[in-house]
Amino acid sequence: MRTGLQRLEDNINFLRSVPLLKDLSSDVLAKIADALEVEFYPAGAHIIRQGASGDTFFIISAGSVKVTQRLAGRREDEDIRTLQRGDYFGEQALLKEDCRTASVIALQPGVECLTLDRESFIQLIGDLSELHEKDY
Ligand code: 6J7
Ligand code: CA
Repeated sequence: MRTGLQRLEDNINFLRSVPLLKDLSSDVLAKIADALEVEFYPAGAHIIRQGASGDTFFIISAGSVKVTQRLAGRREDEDIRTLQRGDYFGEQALLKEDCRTASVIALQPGVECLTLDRESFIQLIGDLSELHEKDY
């Protein structure tokens, strides 16, 4: 049987491998591991809907997702990019206190994300310069 402590260790080891988090101390990584929730999504699920309000930041721990966006005046969503294990999304609505700027959809069954609520995100990783240097 895997214990809660082993799962916590697994999560810390995974977080260490996420490029965004590479400069964080073990202390902060442990706090992130303590604060995060694990969420699963079926194929085709809208993890994020453009225009909705949002309070959650996501790191993909298994599977892949596509990011789509409806540009002003267009009638259809456009595919922007796909993301996979180790990638993250959902920071824009948290940093800018605004609505979701794109949609994010699970591409296969069993997409797994580690999520942080707004408060933990702001407190633990909201200052990372990579997030503030994004130009979208
Ligand atoms: Br990943 C990603 N790429 C883009 C992009 O090119 N434009 C926009 N607007 N968003 C992108 N995203 C992510 C980003 O993390 O999609 C998320 C949708 O919710 C966005 O954060 P959000 O606006 O909270
Ligand atoms: Ca939950």
